[in-house]
Amino acid sequence: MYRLHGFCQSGNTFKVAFLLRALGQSWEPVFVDFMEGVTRTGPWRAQTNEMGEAPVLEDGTRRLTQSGVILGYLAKKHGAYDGATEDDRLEVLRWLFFDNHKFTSYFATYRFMKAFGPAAPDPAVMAWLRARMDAAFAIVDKHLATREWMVGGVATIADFSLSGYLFYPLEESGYEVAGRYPHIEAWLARLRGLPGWASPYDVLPGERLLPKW
Ligand SMILES: N[C@@H](CCC(=O)N[C@@H](CS)C(=O)NCC(=O)O)C(=O)O
Repeated sequence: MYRLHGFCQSGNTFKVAFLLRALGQSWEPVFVDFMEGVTRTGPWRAQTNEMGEAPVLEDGTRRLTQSGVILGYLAKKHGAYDGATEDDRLEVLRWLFFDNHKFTSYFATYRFMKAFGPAAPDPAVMAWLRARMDAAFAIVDKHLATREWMVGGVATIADFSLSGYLFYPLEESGYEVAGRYPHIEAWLARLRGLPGWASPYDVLPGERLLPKW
C-alpha cells in the first residue's frame, strides 16, 4: 500500500491523493504537521525529505518527492493519465513545469499568505502575486478554450497538477475563478466528474482551519 505524507491544506498533496483515487489504488495518509513547522525541523528533513516539502510518497522502500515526479511515476506505473503518445507525454511535462513554476506556485503562495500566514499579508506583495496569477490563469484559460483537457483528448496528470489547488474554498484565496475564467471553470467541473474526485478536506489528514486574513 502506498503511504502519502501530507496535510489537508496542501493542494500539492491533493494532486497525488486525487490521482491515487482515480487509479483505484489503496493508500494510507501520513499526517505532516506543517502548520506547527515539522517540515522545517532537522529530523523531518533527514528522515523524510531534505527539501522540507510535502507531499512525499512511499512505495515500499522507494520514497519520492515533488508532486510532478510522483504523478509521473504513478501514471507510468499504472498505465493511465500519462499521455497517449510520446508527443503527448512531452506536452504533459511542459505543463507540469509551467504549473510548478507559475500556476500552482503563485496561487498556493497567495492563498497561504491570505489564509494561513503568521501575519497580515503585505498588500504590495499580494498585488504582485495577483498580477502573476492573472497572467498564468489567462494562459491556461485560453488553452482550454479549444479543448476539454490540457493535453490530447483525455485527462492526464497535467490536469491533476494544474487543478490541485482550485478545489479549495474560495474564501481561502479570495481569487475568483467562476465568471472570470469560464474555460477553467468548465474544466474543473469535468475534473470533478472523474472517478475518485472528492473534496481535499474529505480525503487528506489534518484539521480544517478558518482563513485568517
Ligand atoms: N514543487 C513542489 C512544491 C511542494 C510544496 O511547496 N509543498 C508545500 C506544502 S503544499 C511545502 O511543503 N512547503 C514548504 C516550504 O515551502 O517551506 C511539489 O509540487 O511537490
